[in-house]
Amino acid sequence: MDAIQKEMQELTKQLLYHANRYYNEDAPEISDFEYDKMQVHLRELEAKYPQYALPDSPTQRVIGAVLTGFEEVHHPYPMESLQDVFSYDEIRDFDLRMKERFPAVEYTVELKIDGLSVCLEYDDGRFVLGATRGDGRVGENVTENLKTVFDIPMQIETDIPRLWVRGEVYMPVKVFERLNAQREAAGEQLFANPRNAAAGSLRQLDSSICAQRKLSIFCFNVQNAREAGFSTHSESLEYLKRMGCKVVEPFIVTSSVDEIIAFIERMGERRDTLPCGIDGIVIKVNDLAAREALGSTAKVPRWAIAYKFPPEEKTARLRDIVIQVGRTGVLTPNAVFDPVRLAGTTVSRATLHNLDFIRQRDIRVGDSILVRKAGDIIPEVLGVDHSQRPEGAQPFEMPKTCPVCGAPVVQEEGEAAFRCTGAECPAQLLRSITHFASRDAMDIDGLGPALVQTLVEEKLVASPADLYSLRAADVEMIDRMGKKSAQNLISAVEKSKGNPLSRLLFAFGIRQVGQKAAQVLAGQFGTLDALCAATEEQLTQIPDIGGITAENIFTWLHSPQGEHLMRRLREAGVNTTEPNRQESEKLSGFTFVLTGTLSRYTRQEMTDRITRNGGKVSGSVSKKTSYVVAGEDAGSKLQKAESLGVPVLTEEEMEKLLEE
Ligand code: 3BA
Repeated sequence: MDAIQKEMQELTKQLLYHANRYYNEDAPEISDFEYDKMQVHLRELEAKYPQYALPDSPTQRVIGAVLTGFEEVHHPYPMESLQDVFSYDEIRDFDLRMKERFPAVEYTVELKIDGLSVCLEYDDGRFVLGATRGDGRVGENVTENLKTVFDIPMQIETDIPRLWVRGEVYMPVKVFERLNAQREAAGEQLFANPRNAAAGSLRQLDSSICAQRKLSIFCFNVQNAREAGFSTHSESLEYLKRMGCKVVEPFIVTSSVDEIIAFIERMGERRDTLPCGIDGIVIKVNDLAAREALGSTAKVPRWAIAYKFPPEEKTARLRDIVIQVGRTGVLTPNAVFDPVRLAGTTVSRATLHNLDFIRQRDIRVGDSILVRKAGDIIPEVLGVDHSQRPEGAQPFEMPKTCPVCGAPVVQEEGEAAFRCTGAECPAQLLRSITHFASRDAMDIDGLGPALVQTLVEEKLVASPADLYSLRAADVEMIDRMGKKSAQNLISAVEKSKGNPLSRLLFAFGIRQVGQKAAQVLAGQFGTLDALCAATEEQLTQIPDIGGITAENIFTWLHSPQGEHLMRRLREAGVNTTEPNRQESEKLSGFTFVLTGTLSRYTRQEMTDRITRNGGKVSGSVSKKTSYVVAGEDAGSKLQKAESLGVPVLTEEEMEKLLEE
């Protein structure tokens, strides 16, 4: 596969991932700006190399699924999208295109509100329907929620029988900050930005929740403007204003690109003082007849473009570097700086990624740093100004122990990340317990991430070891857990006590100890005690265990956190031996059949011993059977062995064979 094709595949994958984060989870990780740029890039590649375009490319479809719960609304006028541009040159190109057709063309230039598009229907002046954009053709009926938006008049004095108005619903910055502060206090997930908060609010099935969110709107288009009797766009905006609708303001009407650019510069400076985030400027042909003549492409009108602001940047004084421990145990340094307003929200923290990032830029507490919030999502540190460094500023050091649980911190070779090794670190609890219970680890049936989360939230477990002291009565108290499923969980936990050591070792979640390594270790040592007694040297000698892995294992086994967990698991009666470990190959090629009651071993134990020495155990006697091992009250199998001439061993004879 060539590099271009690979790049296109990767871009498509990334875009799909981020589209899902944005549209379905209301939790974007990158800014719209970055997303748009990636999408523009992919579009260019697809135009150049159509043979590599993927059928599921996000450029090929309109994303924005209709959620269940709201009625569908088929838009009588399609809710089109906008062509984005990122430079003044592209504005000039647009101007040339327009002037070629309409030399005297006039534009309206409006703010581009960073919210979400909705459509409002007024019948004889009465607000009767409000819908989200959805995929542009079909949206969701959110009338009840829009009725809670104070800025939307429920009744207007108009003689236009039907009016379809488009607007941008947004959450004012003040409201957003209050909402997130409340959510933080309640331990709820924060909204990434005002737009996501607005989207989340508008999707509430219970309109009283939406009402509390205090959304606002700016209207920017009359969808049926010509039928309604208008001849220019600005006329329709003025009309809406007279009717008591809020419209995007200020807007200007001009024919000059220079004036457009001057307006952009002016608004760019005022971004901070506006009640809502704006992510750009929309330039539209003002004359409605000209609009109609220009028409639309498949997705966007030819008569409008959106200029997107580059991400805002600010300088701020770095006050502190604090460590955050993620769910995977990675320690991330975060910059804490004097609050600055960026892209509609106030920020005072940004990730510094890792130690390398800090060292490469020589960032120290007290430095002046340049921060950016690309469009709206995660603030980032772009650079540092060393010229204002206070005297005595010290280089940053990673802590040696986890700030959350106190366990040793390790850095893996070839990795920038430092990790907490804590077996019961609260920061990693959900992940470590889920891993502990997972199918390839302790295989506790029914104990998935959701239930683990509930158990942790209900304070029933704070360590994998706590699973073994769960009582059915406690589990039954959990919402939606019936008596039956509670009992099933307890049984599954109980059953897991019998797992071989290899599973337990894998379940510990020691870095770089996967299933294979766990099996190798369990096979070599046989018991957890033997493994704990091994020196780091001995661990390194084991095939398939590298030096770093050996160090990780040794550190983990001898950390207070690891020791504590192992002690508690032992006390709970969890098996710490490997019954199936390979002892020898001396029975290889032999097939055994067990019959009757053995006195010294259970059937399972005898089977294990035979297989551990390379032999096979079969359920029925045939000519291929090498030996039948007969205990008390052996029945038909013994008879069959005798009739086929298969040698029969007593338990003691079998024992001898194994010990030879
Ligand atoms: N004007 C958004 N579309 C807008 C009527 C057209 C239009 C918008 C506008 C199609 C705003 C479409 C959805 C979208 C990419 C956004 C505005 C605003 N006019 N003032 C010309 O303030 N947000 N949005 N597609 N970005």
